[in-house]
Amino acid sequence: MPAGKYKLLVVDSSSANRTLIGECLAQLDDVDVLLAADGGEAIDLIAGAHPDLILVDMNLRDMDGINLVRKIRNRELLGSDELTLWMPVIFLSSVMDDDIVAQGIIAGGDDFLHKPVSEVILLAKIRAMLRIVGMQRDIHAAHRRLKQISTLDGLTCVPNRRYFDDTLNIEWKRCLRTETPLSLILIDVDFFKQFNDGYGHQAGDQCLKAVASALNESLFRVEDSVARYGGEEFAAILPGTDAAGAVAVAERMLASTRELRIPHEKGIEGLISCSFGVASTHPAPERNAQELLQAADSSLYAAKHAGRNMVLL
Ligand code: GH3
Ligand code: MG
Ligand code: MG
Ligand code: MG
Repeated sequence: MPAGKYKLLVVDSSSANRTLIGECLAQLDDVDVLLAADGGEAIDLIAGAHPDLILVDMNLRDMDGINLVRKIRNRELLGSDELTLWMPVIFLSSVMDDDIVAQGIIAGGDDFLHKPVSEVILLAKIRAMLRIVGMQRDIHAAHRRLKQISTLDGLTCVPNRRYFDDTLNIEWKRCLRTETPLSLILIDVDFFKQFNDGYGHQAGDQCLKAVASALNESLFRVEDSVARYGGEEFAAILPGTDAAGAVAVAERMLASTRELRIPHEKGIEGLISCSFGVASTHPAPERNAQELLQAADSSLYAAKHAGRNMVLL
């Protein structure tokens, strides 16, 4: 949700009223005014422009205001975006009738004003509603930030194990549905305990950061991701990639980690290296993602035993 001006939508079938209300609202300097002449236009504008607040006249030429608000409150209009904010709705009506007021609020309205409406009251009510909209924006920004933090590894800034587990399950299901292959690469830094022992834990941390970046930069597709799986282990998910493609990605990762040229006295040829275990499958109902993970782990184990600094499938 971009910060900035609030978008106010005025829905009124009388062009004189639209102009009048529009001019009144234009006095608010942090507001952009959108105008709709009927319910149909309003629905298009809501779906396209996502206004922050809506003023609805009770008698529109194509539907009554209460019906429009029922449609607005039906989430389909706004898509299933979980970050869809509550849009306050203020009814305007020239009819003074408690039942209509009650119906309007029950249908999803937040306030009800009688026409002719006092400019001072209208502006005050809008200010009050926008206060709530402003708080919602803050809450959603905090929510997005928390969500980001909860899926990122604090040290290396790549996604964390939680992200990996969730994404693996999601991608397994997606690949099952779309009948496309799914590949995994498990990556483990070689002789890392000795690196820590020789160069210190802080140097170890810096090394993990550099390795994480090198791995991440070896991915070229948006749907690919590499996460910190634990300690000095990383895991890449490659949806829609077959075994040969995954081996190619792992080879690229291997080269890029070697090109870091991080000295490691006890390492292979004096440099930091990693071992890569690759596994690939076509997800099927009788198999599951854990089996794929297990297969990648076996490949990694084999790579370790075959001498490290290599990719094995
Ligand atoms: P191998 O080649 O068989 O993988 O040997 P290794 O020494 O890399 O494997 P081992 O599992 O014995 O040691 C992993 C080391 O990684 C031990 C642990 O202290 C270190 N480590 C795990 N997480 C971190 C971290 O966040 N920072 C640092 N500096 N070290 C870490
Ligand atoms: Mg390890
Ligand atoms: Mg290791
Ligand atoms: Mg080990």
